[in-house]
Amino acid sequence: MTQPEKIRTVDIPKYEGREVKLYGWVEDKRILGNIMFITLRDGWGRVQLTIKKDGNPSIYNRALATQRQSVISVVGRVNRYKDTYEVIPSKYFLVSQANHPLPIDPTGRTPANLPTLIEYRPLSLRIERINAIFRIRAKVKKLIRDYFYSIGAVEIDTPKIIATASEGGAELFKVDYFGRPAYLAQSPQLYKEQAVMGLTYVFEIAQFYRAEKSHTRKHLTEFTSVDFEGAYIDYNEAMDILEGLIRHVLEGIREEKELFRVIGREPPAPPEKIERVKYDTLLELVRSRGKELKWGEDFDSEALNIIAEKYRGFYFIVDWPWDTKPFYIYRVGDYTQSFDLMHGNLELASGGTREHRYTELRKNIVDKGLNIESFEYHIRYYQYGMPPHAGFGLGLDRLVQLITGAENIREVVLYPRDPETVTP
Ligand code: AMO
Repeated sequence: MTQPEKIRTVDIPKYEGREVKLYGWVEDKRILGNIMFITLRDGWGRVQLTIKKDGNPSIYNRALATQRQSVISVVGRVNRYKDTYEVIPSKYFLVSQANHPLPIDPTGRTPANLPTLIEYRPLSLRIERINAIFRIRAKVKKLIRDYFYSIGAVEIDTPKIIATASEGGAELFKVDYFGRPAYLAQSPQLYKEQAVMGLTYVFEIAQFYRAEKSHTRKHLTEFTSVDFEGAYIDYNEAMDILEGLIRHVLEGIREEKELFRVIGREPPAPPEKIERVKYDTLLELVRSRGKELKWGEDFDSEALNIIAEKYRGFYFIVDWPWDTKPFYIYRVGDYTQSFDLMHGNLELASGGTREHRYTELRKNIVDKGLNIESFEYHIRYYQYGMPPHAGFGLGLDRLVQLITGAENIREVVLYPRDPETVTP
């Protein structure tokens, strides 16, 4: 006798009238008279198992004894039932038991708080809404990859253990590297710039580390950055590329109608053209609302909230003062060729034209008060034909937060790390 085929719940319609084998977890059990209905989920979908007490008492009794969330396997026939399908099991196996009480309710009916959902992440992934969020995140990543490949960018992998700060700031996690100090990378900045010498357009999607004691809904100590760097382009062309990327992601993600139905919202509409607003213009706006801010200071959250009253969707803040930007940005007098991509008051990305001229780059490092010796290793390459280049870093977690409408960045990260939380 041939074995029934092992299938996924989503493929059930193709198997009407046939015997199949299914694996999954028992989400729910209901008894109506002499019939038990089990909702079986396998992560791809769900199906109803219909078990009659008189039809198969042994299966009925074993199903009765099975606790919700246990993993089972059944062999049974696929029946059309009105406009849906059911499976009538002829074999029933308890594969892995779920002991009760459960620490959280995976049906989502009894809500748990965020720290508990994160502590029991494997189980909370069975909550439909949470399951949908991580599928959306994965799709966003795929769309990003597809876009970069379509423009000829090469995917690179840069080291995460480094000897000096790439961004020049503090916020570094120190590690003991066989008795010598080393650090966790804050960004792939210097490596991605070096890579354009020969690979022209490069990108990376990877985790980076910031020892920032920020307790907000949008900061983590380990976050995922989407980095792009391209030779022979300036910051305007880098913004064009970032704009194209945002459009591609927001257009592509709309296909996931079922996932958005589950989370109960629509993704943001793809922007036509993202407005580019100068730092100086926004500084004036902020001051006109009575907030004091010196030229050359970064916009704090109060200032960003004022700006977001006028700019609700996507916009770029361009031409930042030199004092607000790192040493590698292209300087033009007191200004820079730089940008931040915003959505309302949320910063999603930052980037700019880079300084590719050896002498100017040395000057910038000194001007920022950085130790030139620790950058010699990097800047020496700029003597051997470094092309002009530009790029950006986009926070993946923040982008997914925006797309899913999650209140807190921790909801869209599998095992979030913040100043209080680091788990095995
Ligand atoms: P920046 O430091 O602005 O720029 O980082 C780029 C983007 O990464 C995200 N991000 C974070 N997300 C969550 N938690 C954090 N602690 C965190 N820090 C940053 C934000 C931010 O806009 N090398 C430059 C980029 C470049 O010029 O190419 C850089 O790292 O969304």
